[in-house]
Amino acid sequence: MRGGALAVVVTCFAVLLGQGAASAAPDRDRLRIPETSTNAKVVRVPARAGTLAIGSGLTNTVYTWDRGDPPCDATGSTVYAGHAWRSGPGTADRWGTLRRGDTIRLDRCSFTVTHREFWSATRPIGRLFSVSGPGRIVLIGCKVGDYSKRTMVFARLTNR
Ligand SMILES: [Ca+2]
Repeated sequence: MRGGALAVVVTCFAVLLGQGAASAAPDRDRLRIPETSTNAKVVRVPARAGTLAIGSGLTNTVYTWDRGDPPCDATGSTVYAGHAWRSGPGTADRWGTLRRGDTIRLDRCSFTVTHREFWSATRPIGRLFSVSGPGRIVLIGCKVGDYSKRTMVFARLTNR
């Protein structure tokens, strides 16, 4: 189900999805990261032509697939995308500073960062949308100052 890229207003984002995940689950959480002062509402968005239809909210907003794996159960991988913004306060501006051991919280569960990487914006990420494997979340943000890269933060479920 991979398709063409979706043009999104401000960003580097054209997030291609892999095969479909399981059942949709409501997600009314906020996503909070104390180390980066992130406090973002979670917005569930559809995929169009295999691409996550990320909105244009630059600040205090993260986007997740409305058919993606639910984040607080024991298994599966849930992806949250946020904008970084070169000339202003983007949600993901400071995600690149996250380190192993930092905490990411949703309302119902929390996660511990295992690693942070910078990926080429053209590297496929469909495999991150998984309904199996250990419970984890992946944050994806544009890399500030270099939109050819994405900031990738991987965190494992540590508290349900
Ligand atoms: Ca899950």
